[in-house]
Amino acid sequence: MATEVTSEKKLPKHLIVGLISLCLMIRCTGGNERCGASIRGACPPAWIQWGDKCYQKYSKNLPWAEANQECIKMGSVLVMPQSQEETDFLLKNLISYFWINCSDQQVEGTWVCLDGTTDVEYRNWRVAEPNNSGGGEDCAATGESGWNDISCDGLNPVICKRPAPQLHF
Ligand SMILES: [Ca+2]
Ligand SMILES: [Ca+2]
Repeated sequence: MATEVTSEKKLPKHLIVGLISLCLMIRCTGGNERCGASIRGACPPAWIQWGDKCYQKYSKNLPWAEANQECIKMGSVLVMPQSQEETDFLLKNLISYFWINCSDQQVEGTWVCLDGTTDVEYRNWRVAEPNNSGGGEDCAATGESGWNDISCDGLNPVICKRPAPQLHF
C-alpha cells in the first residue's frame, strides 16, 4: 500500500520532465535557430545553483593555496564572484565569509582576480583595504562589509564553483 502511494506521488514529476523534454524536441524540429543554443541543466547533487553556475562549500577551512587546489580536485575552481548580486547569493546561502580567487602574490599591489580563467574586474574592497597590513597580506576574502586582503596562510571557509552542466540540442 505504502509503495503504491509513493509511486503515485512520483508519477507527476516524471510526467513533467517528460513533457519538458518533448517540448524541447518539438522546438528543435522546426529549424528554430535557438535549437543550436545550449540549454542550462541542473547542478549535481550537493551543489547549489545561481544562474549558470554551481557552488559548494568545502568541508573545512583551508589556507588560500590549498583552497585553490582542493577546488580543482573537485573539478571546479575557487570562487571569484563577478558582481555584488553573486556575492550576496553566496553570503546568504552558503557562508558569511570566504576566500575569493584574488591575490597580489605575483606583484605587490597588483591584484589578479580570476573566475576560472576569466579576469574579473569587479572589486569590492572595504574602506582602507587592501592595506597589506604588516607587509604580508596577499590573498583576499569577502564578508558582508566587502573584501579584505589577509595572510594567505590563514584558515578560512572555501566555496568552489563550476559551470552548470549544459544540455546541447
Ligand atoms: Ca599584498
Ligand atoms: Ca588587509
